[in-house]
Amino acid sequence: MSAVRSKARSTAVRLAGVGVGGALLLLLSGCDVGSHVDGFGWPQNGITEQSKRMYDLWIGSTVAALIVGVFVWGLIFWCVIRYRKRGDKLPVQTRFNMPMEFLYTIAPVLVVSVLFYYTAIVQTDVNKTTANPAVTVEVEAFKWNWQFNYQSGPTENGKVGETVTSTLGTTEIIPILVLPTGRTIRFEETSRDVIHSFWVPELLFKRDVFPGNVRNVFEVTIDQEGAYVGRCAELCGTYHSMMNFELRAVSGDKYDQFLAAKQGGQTTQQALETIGEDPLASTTSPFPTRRDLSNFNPGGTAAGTGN
Ligand SMILES: [Cu+2]
Repeated sequence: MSAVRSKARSTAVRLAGVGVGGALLLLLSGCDVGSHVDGFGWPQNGITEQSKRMYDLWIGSTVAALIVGVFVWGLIFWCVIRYRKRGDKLPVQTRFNMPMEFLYTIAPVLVVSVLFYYTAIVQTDVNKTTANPAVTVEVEAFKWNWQFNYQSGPTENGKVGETVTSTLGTTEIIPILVLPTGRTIRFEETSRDVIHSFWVPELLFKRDVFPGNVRNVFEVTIDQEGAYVGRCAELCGTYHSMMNFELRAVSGDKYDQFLAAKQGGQTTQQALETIGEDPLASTTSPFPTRRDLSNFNPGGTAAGTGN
């Protein structure tokens, strides 16, 4: 009897091994299983290297969960059929079976450890910042618009760089954040008033924008040109829902020309035309509001002027 049991056990262990091995193989082979099943619910429209890594983690975790799930369902149905009631005789009881108890304890710990390991790796990777990013842009949020300050990059002693040129939204014009593809972009976030949140859905990533000395800093590398809507994702007041912007990802050359044009004195709209881009946002449009200079920005900051 014990020979039968140990054979069953070794089969189970072998099956589990095949499951875990299969999941790892899928992860390593880079085979995009997710594309056939709508990413198991994960958004398919990421435009950064970082978003692709998060996508891979999600697919790997889901596939691993499915393999474990199928294995457990298999065991359940096998038990139901194999040990269904056939008479008054009880099947062999396996209480206090040490190897089984051991397996029950170790298997979940192993599963959680593997998931934790990959999550920690991807999270560290996505949050990683570099010493010398190619582009540094300060995201300045305020009620209810955005200013983007292109900076010369942090200096050697870690201090924030100088602002080279800025883009500012107005009540009528959606601010456009022009950024290059294929370069490391560092975002440094700050708010003039309350907590906002910088969110471009296609980055699959959002970070709160805090007032004061707390600066959220993160880096991405965009690998797809295009226009993408950006929003404030933290309820910040009356016109929160209208606090939109547009991320315009262009080639590195166009980006350099854009910056040069801005520094040459052109407005953001003129500079966009110079590089052959649509001067106005195409993914979102200003909302008609009752706001005017007096209630829009009583602090008297440059909100109403825009450039
Ligand atoms: Cu806001």
